[in-house]
Amino acid sequence: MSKPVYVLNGPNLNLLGLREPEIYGRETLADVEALCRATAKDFGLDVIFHQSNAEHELIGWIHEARGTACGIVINPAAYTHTSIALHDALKASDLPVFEVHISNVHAREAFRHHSYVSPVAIGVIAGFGISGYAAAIRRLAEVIR
Ligand code: CA2
Repeated sequence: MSKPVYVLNGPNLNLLGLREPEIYGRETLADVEALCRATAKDFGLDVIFHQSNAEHELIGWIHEARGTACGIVINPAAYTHTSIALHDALKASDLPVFEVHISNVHAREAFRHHSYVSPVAIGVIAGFGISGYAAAIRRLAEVIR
């Protein structure tokens, strides 16, 4: 049995599709989950999908993924720009990590230009809308093959 991919989503992503469609599009988090499951299925992978507004919960799932998952696809949302704790947890996971942002963070405010997660990620994708999650899962499948 192959190990699942953990797809983790940070604070406020539960609002996806409900507010700010000009930045984040019209798709909901349920649409993101369906896309991830369909993409992973093409590679015979299961998905464990979570969203939380609490940093400690995201860290708990990263700890859980260690040893049980084949990799982590994470949109850390605003914690991208603030969280040394997420950096440390992802580094300690010893898993291939892919960082996804729906919007192009580099074309936005300066405080979104720095990521604590990028140094511990194999790949980073930004500005591809929710398709970025599918691209990250496809790349993960290649990397673990
Ligand atoms: O572009 C992304 O995916 C971000 O990770 C989204 C975060 C933001 O803090 C990052 O800089 C970039 C924000 C997620 C909040 O999502 C919302 C969706 C709809 C309405 C309000 C917030």
